[in-house]
Amino acid sequence: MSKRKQELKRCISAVSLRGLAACLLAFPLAASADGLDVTDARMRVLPGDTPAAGYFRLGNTSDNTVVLVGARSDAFGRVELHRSMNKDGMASMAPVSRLEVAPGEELTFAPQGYHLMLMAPVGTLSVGDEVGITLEFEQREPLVVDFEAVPPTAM
Ligand SMILES: [Cu+2]
Repeated sequence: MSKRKQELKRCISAVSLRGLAACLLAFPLAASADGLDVTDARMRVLPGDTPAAGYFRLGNTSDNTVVLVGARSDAFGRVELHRSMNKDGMASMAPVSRLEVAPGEELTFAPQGYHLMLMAPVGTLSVGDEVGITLEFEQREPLVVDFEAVPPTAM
């Protein structure tokens, strides 16, 4: 087990949620490519057949608009970009086909907003696992990002 993983396990056994959140913030997963910066990549794992949800922040440090058009992963049969909405107290979500990030801007995937819907897991996921998810863009190379599996309470 990696040192990082041990630290995370220790974090997750922390008694308070605040302590846990602080712990997780202290160990953000990150990936970067030319002009792109992905941080806080995490994946909420739910029991049973409920799809997992992936969250991250995508910063565009390039001079051009970056367009996120999809994602894929060997660990899931299907991955979609979704947006959660709340209309008249009814929660729903809908697929999103493309998301633009202007130069210098940041796009946040977070609970109650944009998320990666991770469906049909190939294996069993445990808290602390790291799963590679490939983000796909218009007119630029895809970017592989390691997402860390976190418990639902970590959100
Ligand atoms: Cu969804």
